[in-house]
Amino acid sequence: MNYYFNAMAETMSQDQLKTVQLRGLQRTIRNAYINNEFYRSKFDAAGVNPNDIKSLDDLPLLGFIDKNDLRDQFPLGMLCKPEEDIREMHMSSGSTGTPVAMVYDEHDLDQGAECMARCYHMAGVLQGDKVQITPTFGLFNGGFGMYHGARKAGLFVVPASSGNTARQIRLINSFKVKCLTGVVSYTMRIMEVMNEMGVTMPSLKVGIFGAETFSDKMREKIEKGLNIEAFDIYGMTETGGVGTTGMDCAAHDGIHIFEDQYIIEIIDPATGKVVPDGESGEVVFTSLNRNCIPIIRFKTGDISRIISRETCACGRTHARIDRIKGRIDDMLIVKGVNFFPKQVEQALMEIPGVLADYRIIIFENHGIKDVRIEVEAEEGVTGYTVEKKLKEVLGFSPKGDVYKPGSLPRSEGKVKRVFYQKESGELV
Ligand code: DLL
Repeated sequence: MNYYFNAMAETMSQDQLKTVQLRGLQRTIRNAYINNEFYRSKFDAAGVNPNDIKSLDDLPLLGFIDKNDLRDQFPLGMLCKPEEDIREMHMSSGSTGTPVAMVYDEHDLDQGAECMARCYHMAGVLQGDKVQITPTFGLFNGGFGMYHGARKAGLFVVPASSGNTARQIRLINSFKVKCLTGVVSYTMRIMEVMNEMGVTMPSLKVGIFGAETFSDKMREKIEKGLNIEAFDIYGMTETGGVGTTGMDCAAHDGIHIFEDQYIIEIIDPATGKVVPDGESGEVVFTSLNRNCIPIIRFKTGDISRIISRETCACGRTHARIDRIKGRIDDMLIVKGVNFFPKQVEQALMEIPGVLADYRIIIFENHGIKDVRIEVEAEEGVTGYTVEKKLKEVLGFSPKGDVYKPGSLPRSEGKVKRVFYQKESGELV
């Protein structure tokens, strides 16, 4: 059974979508040009006037923006509305530099909530169903984003936020929660504590997880461990938060991008040219329906590809992209081999007895970069098993160190998987 929160928007023809997109694009560009100095100077410098955008093919005239632009304009340099209209803000963690702030007026809050409500429906979570929201309620967009969407979808919200894991499990069982939402690595932690407590969570049927890449094998582990169907939800501070861009549906054949709300392009990061459908590249978003801080050709740093623009088995007409492979800056190059942490994860999770927690340590051996994998596993799994399996994926054997369950540090938010070992031994 397919459920739509907004059937008209989610199943309109690709032709209708194009009309909606052009209207949204023209409105967005006019808003940015008239009301914001940053965008006006950028378009003036490129010699583009809003009236020049007559078709979707004119998009490349607009150039790109990236995280650095949003950081340089922190906190409100990209605002296109009067400050008194702002009702809420969220902010990226800023762990890799100045944070990015995103603000919302009533309209923007409603737009984000609508997208998130579509995600709940896509997962079969409907009015009256109970949802436990485990991303933090605070500056991170995850908690409040899922909350606004749940209100719009008419759900019974258990706003647990992250942490106090044993209580999370008791809450789920006391209130018979149907849907668990969260950051992937914290979900693994909930599963681990559930096993330690020797209980199960039989009311859970659905999980909505994201904020980090997770391999198919990791998803399988979660689905088996919690006896649920897991959905992969995508979104980011810059687009307006969790779920704004899309999620995979019950067909689990890629992430539907809400194309009436955002234009997606996949580009070659080196040339900035749009690549043909099916080819991998950097995901670029343009928002079509956001007032305060619209993003116009925002280079996300995420890597994916368009899988299909055909109508999906679920009836949705919006394009589907592959689950996110990683971020461009996550790519590791060791011994001449390029790889992403997600590939290491997939290989590790295929080894029987290997558990969900692992770290990838990059170190120097006589001036040559090398890699060590630290992973938790049940008794019987040896470093050699890990090394042999990874050789199949990487073409060389990294060092494999196997630890007892519970040895590696745990995370309540996004987990850090890759560390660099300094000469002193310190990991950064
Ligand atoms: O992580 C929004 C979110 C919250 C999504 C909760 C899902 C669940 P940011 O902190 O701004 O926002 O980080 C955005 O996280 O550009 C991707 O690199 C990564 N990311 C988000 N969702 C996924 C996903 C939230 N489903 C950045 N798969 C994005 C892979 C994801 N990576």
